[in-house]
Amino acid sequence: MKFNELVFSGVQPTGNLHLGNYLGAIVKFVALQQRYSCIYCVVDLHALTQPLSVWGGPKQLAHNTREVIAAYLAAGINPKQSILFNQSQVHQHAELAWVFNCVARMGWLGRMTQFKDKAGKDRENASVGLFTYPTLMAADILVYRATHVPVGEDQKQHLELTRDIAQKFNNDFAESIAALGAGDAFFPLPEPLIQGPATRVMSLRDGTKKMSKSDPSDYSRINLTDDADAIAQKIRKAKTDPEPLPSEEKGLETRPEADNLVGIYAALANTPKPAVLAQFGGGQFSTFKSALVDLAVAKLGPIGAEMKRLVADAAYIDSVLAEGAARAALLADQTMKSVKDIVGFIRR
Ligand code: AQP
Repeated sequence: MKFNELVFSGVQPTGNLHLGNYLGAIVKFVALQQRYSCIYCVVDLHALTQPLSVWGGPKQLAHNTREVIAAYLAAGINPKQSILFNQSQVHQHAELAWVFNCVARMGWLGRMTQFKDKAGKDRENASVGLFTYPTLMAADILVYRATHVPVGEDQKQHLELTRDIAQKFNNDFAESIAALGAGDAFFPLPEPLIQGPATRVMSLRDGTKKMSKSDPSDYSRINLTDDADAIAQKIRKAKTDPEPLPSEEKGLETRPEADNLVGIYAALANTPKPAVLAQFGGGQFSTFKSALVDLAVAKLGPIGAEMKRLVADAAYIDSVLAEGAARAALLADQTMKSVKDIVGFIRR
């Protein structure tokens, strides 16, 4: 079965949108618009899987949802070309997730490292939604029968699970899929797009931990809404080691913090890491950090300012969401009707 090429991805509205989300995901979303039809979602249903103290309650959730859309727009996603919306406005995501909850196996979900990390030691107290997060993510992607999914490295395992769910659905229902005239596979096996620099941006306080919205230390990340002073302070205070920067990439192998900062510079400058080391290798960190501050402020400053302007115009953001949701719902409805026929649900 040949599927039309389509990109889907999403970001959770859990606040503190950071440089990792930007470089690992949003920058790539922008570039992919040149080659593919793209659907970019704010996955507000996913935000609820975490404790209320993390997603912040109803007012904060609405604010954070608008802020993610503002980041998409400020980074250069064109809402007339790509579809931008929030997940809860298209009910087919939740509907397909239920079917996938019944396709996926407990053992598959039990192996997900994100669940283990986020649930921590107190698994009994984690939400059921946190456990089934990956089946909802599979539904987000497959309700559009998307073929390509740009994500950071941390989401690779969930993408593999999405492929397993698609494959099992195709196998379990092979007969009704063929009877529907959909060939030998109803769902594509979506490809992760985890390429280029900064697929895993690390914490500024600990080069072995990923930069994360939920890190209690604000100094661990650069938020997209940070002003120039905050960006400068965070980069100057970023953990480093006493050695000068190496001139070759292999010299970064045992130096996670240095490697991370060089990677951030390379991604922001859109240049390979060896070129950064050719310019700054052998020099002191202070010189390199000053250059990184200038670069980060030049690249992120205008995005943060535009995000703040857009967030202040809630009516405009909500109109983008409504238009995108209507376009997304048309596509999702087609898939869900076929899924119901395939599974044997009687429908109107
Ligand atoms: N540190 C990172 N480096 C590269 N990419 C990253 N992403 C997240 N962190 C990094 C990518 O950003 C997209 C949206 O992520 P999300 O909103 O689904 O949140 P997350 O993956 O759970 O990570 P966060 O933002 O750090 O939140 P918490 O603190 O809750 O874990 C995804 O494509 C992700 O890969």
